[in-house]
Amino acid sequence: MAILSILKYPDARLGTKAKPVTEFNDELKQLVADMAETMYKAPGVGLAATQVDRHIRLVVIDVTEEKNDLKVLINPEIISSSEEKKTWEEGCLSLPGIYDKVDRPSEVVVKAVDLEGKEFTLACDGLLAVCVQHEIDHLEGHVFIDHLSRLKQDRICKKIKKMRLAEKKNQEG
Ligand code: K1U
Ligand code: ZN
Repeated sequence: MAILSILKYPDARLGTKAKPVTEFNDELKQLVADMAETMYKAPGVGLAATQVDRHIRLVVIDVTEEKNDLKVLINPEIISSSEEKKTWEEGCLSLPGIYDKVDRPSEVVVKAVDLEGKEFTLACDGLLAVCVQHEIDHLEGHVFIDHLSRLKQDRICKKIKKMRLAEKKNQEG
């Protein structure tokens, strides 16, 4: 297994729309294992293939504290969403240090296939519902700050530029 490098916003590759998975082979199994290891190590509760520069419709999620319920969603599609919305403070491994509140449907049902290509549905609420929607956004080439006002996005971009500059200065010593 391997720890993969995670693309950081504003990397243009995060804006790529992912293509459906068509081959269910050992290479796909290896990518899932590497993505899971990368997510657990980060640490995070989800990771989309887009974030590791693989533009296929694959996400891994584990919202348990024990880190013992890995969900692998291939070609995921939200087939129903609740009218009711919930506000959640989101973070993103591609935007380290940035957190903000996003409104999303509080419950969703997602259809996906597993590593064998077998279809399943998953009813999601709480953090799982937030995470599924956040990860599917990545597959569409979106990040969570796209849901925020232009003013908030501008402030976040300025903050990221400052953080990167400080990192660069630190590295230079
Ligand atoms: O897609 C990602 O970048 C992963 C992201 C998923 C997510 C978290 C919270 C709300 C929506 C989506 C993360 O995992 S960020 C890290 C994080 O929130 C976390 C890390 C460890 C334990 C619990 C949460
Ligand atoms: Zn993210």
